[in-house]
Amino acid sequence: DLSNGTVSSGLNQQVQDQLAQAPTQYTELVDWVREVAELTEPESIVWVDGTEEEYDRLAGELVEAGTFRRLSDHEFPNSYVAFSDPDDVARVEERTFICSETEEAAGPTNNWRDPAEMKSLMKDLYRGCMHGRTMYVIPFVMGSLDASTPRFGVEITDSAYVVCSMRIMATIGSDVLKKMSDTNAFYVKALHSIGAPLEEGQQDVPWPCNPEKYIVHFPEERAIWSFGSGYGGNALLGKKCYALRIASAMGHDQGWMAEHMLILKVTNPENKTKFISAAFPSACGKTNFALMDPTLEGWKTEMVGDDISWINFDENGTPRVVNPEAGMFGVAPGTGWSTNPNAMRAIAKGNNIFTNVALTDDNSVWWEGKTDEVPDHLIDWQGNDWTPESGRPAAHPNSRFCTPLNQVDMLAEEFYEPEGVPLSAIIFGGRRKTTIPLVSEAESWSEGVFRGVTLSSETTAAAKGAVGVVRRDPMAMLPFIGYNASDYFRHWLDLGEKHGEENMPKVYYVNWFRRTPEGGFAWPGFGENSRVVKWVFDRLEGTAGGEHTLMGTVPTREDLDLTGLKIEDNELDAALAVNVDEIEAELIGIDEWLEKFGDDLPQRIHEQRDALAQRIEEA
Ligand code: GTP
Ligand code: SPV
Ligand code: MN
Repeated sequence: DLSNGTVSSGLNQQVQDQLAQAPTQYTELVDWVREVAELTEPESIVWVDGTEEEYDRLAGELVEAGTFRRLSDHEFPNSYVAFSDPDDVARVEERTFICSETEEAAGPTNNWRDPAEMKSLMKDLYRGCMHGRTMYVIPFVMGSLDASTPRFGVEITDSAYVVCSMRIMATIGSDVLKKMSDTNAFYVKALHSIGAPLEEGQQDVPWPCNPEKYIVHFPEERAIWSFGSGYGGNALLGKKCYALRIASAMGHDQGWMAEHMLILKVTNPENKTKFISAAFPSACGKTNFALMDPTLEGWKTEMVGDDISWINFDENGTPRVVNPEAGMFGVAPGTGWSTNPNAMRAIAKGNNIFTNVALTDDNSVWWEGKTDEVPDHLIDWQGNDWTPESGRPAAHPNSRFCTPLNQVDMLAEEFYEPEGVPLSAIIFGGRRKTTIPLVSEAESWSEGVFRGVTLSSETTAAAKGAVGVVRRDPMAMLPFIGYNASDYFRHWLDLGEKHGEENMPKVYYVNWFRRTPEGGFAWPGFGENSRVVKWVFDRLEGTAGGEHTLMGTVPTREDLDLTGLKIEDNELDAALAVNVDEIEAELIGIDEWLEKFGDDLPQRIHEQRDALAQRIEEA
């Protein structure tokens, strides 16, 4: 069709020129970009260079398109807010697939389709899906470009919102492309389309997307195909898709771990430091814990990461952890000057992209919990007038701030260590109204793995679906394990055997969300969680006491430093209690969960389960 400038290949002249002028000699990459362009037929191609000028230009275009609104500089300089389609507000787990070569390799916790069938189905969706749109090619690296094995990726996307967000969340652009090209490095191919072609004369919408969504992973190929959504983990493919699902499969094959964990640097009053990772399910407190302001005098915490940990083992078998991300994509509601001042200080420096928060009358943003005082009038995340009497939240419960990590004042200098820092402890945690005590210590690596395997939490708004339902979320990775969960559990156990108990991090299990019989939170949480951190630190040092319980070692009230803490006796009792009948009920849930894995479940997990049953019997 020559009339509109296209040639028979489907590529218009401009796109052909942009392919010919690719800023790289890496022909394998250029060939892939061409192949995608031939399938999706974009209007033009932009090779993303990652510069500030480029970011400003794209943000300006997004303002023009109505996707972004530029905020007034008085509170959040150089910041934008986006409001998504009301049906595109969170990860879509039922539309997420692990398309391994066999169904067995995906295991019982993942959706699976035959990879060839899935590719053919998705190619039909991708065909012509970038009509009228720009195709951006984003070279990126997860972790440091100076790592001994830099983990490269290239995301192709038709969303400028994704490009701007990826510039905050990862290291992107020309330097990455150069190093990747110079070394002919392997990179993860990450293809993304919002699935909203714009045909001649068609009016665009502020948040184009497609009701039919697919978030698909090909773990053997290390490839990602995402279609239909522009939001968060569905679209910023370096994050959950690469750094967790694909990386967990890589880690399984290569002897390392990719985990849904924050990383905290802790310094005690004697100036001794330790690094701790913590795995809590989505919207269960990782960002808040990572950015904590300790209330305990003399204790200092710094952030290394708030969502993802990659754990490698050095030549001595010491686990070393890195945060592969460069930004935070944090839950806005509940983030405020009183609960999380470190997050607020980072956000106040500007350069943020907010999504689905509410708009104030002075062209700034607000969300539930940002300030104690509630504004009289807002425009809610769906564009409607809002007052405190409206009886609905002004910000979506999964509204987010996207903010560069280098704006965090308490970012640990070790964040920049290309090979990471030694890891002393892993803390599992979930959102449970009952049963799970404030903190407990597993007595061995295998018992710790069992704690992880049976971790449970009430569901949150971070994924589409019902909220508040207790579900098992192994290692806080249920939606992110890129292969068979039984093999994932085995990998954890095997690493312990390979590197030895003495090298492995000690394992803890926390619950900030337990309720008193009256219904309130038993534990004040946030900065007061430093009291739990102190107990963990001192346990690692061998200087803190505890009581043997069904759930491992739990501190008594004397073992916790409660100096200056305002807490009622009944609250503290509720927080620390290990009740036999609750654990007995828990075992029923655990057994139901473990059944899912049949004969595949490692024997070592069965042994831990039987040991727990035995302890309950004896209690
Ligand atoms: P993702 O980014 O989805 O992985 O979430 P996250 O694990 O980083 O959770 P985040 O820190 O954003 O916290 C989610 C919600 O939990 C917020 O509304 C917080 O206010 C709340 N929260 C965090 N820490 C605590 C705590 O110690 N106690 C209580 N009661 N609530 C908390
Ligand atoms: C989570 O859901 O765990 C998140 C947000 O961190 S998203 O990036 O959408 O996955
Ligand atoms: Mn997360």
